[in-house]
Amino acid sequence: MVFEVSAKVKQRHFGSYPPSRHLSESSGSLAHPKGVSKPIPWRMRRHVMGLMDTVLKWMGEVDADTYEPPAGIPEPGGEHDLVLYKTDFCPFCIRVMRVLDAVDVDVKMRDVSGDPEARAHLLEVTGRRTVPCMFIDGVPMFESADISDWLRVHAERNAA
Ligand SMILES: N[C@@H](CCC(=O)N[C@@H](CS)C(=O)NCC(=O)O)C(=O)O
Repeated sequence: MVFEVSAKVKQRHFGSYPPSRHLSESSGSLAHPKGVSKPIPWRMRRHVMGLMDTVLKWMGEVDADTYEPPAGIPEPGGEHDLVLYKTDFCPFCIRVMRVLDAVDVDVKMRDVSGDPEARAHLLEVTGRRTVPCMFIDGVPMFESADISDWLRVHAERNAA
């Protein structure tokens, strides 16, 4: 199953989607004369992440009954305060957004690219600048695959 981003989530997370910056990056040869490397077009990034999701499905989906979170991370299910530190253009963040679009979980967003305070907070608390990072009751969890698994299990347990 490939997760699609709904219009509602596009609006909520991105304002405009894809961000106009990426539209202009991928359009026209004038902006990218010969010899100047062109950024990967936005649409292609989404396809790459979709392909990655499909491959991960083949490798085996996480089982909500037997799932164990990484060491130190709270168990999914029940009530948790969830805050996702992300950017709009990070493919690993997009991967988490796609999961969020498919599950009914309330997650607060902090975009570190447009929010110096959020960026500083992330660095101060974790010692890292890496996104995505989701704080679960204040405990930071990195790795888009871990965040995605945790969110899926959280949604499934709460729906049961
Ligand atoms: N394996 C990580 C990769 C995350 C990653 O590389 N994020 C990039 C942005 S696309 C980043 O934040 N790099 C800056 C840094 O790590 O300091 C994941 O899947 O979440």
